[in-house]
Amino acid sequence: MQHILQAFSLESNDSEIQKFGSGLINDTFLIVAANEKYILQKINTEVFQNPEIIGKNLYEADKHLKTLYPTYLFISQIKTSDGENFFVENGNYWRLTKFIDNSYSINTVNEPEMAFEAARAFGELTVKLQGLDLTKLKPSIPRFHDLSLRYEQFKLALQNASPALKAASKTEIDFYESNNGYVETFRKIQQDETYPNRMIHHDTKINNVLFDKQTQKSLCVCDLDTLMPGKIISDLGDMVRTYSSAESEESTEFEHVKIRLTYIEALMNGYLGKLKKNLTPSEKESLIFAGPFMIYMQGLRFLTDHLNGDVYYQISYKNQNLNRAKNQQALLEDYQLNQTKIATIIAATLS
Ligand code: A2G
Repeated sequence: MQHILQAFSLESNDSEIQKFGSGLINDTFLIVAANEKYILQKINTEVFQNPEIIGKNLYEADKHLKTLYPTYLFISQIKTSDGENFFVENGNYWRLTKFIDNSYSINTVNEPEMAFEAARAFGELTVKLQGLDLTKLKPSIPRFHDLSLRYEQFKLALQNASPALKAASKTEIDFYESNNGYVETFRKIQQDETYPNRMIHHDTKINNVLFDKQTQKSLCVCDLDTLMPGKIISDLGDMVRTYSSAESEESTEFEHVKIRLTYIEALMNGYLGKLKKNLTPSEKESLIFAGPFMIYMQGLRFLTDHLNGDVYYQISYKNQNLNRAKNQQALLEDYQLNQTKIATIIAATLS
């Protein structure tokens, strides 16, 4: 890998390289060179078919933030010695960023305060990126959070799956089909001209936030490949999905997969505390839909991948994607039971 580091003008004789993090999409390495730490990533080009779009979106976001908020911590791309965002070799795209000193990340949210902190960080990013000309940007994954597309992909997977596979996941297939009213609600939002696009992270899980080792406050957000125009229900919904659940999406203890209202309250306070002044009436109205939108879509994506033979999400055992779909089903069912209480929390946060 030394020649890759050299392409970024990094001193190579004393560098150390090790695998880093728990991401499922890109390959990530921690580099120590000349007493500085860096993160080197090989972009997954099956998922990100046009990495140049990521480079351009991050460049525009960085430029906007540096101009308006020079002290805001945003993880910039380090250019190659040729002035490019990536070092490209044999179709592989390599990207380098600084490692943020004194930071740490967590994989599960065990204190409401962490949910508040993380949600605050994502809200702040979107607020600060307001005013950026979105027409300059393109989606790094087209129709990434388009629930209509995800539902079509599910239907196609159903058509192509073997009868045995379908029979073994009948309960889950029935659940996701009978809850497809969410697709219609999404379509209405998509067609609503008063509902704006904003710069949205699109992957707000907890390990995409870096916390300060001393203060335990959020320092910045990372994993910015899907930072692109979208709807706030994506970011808020993924926080509801992953911070409020008492179990991770990998858990098979489905009876413990429950919504924790104190975490919902904390994350709403963190996110809406930053954004509520900027929201349109249509966005405010959609806040209750954010959680189910993302839980339903994620469950559908897991089930689709199971029916397709596990081609997208990495698995370590058979039926893992089916279990993930069951986990999301349990969470969605519990959200539905708690919907009135959650609506009360949202109303209180907005007031
Ligand atoms: O797994 C990945 O990070 C996905 N990212 C994200 O959308 C979500 O499905 C997550 C579930 O753990 C991409 O598909 C790029």
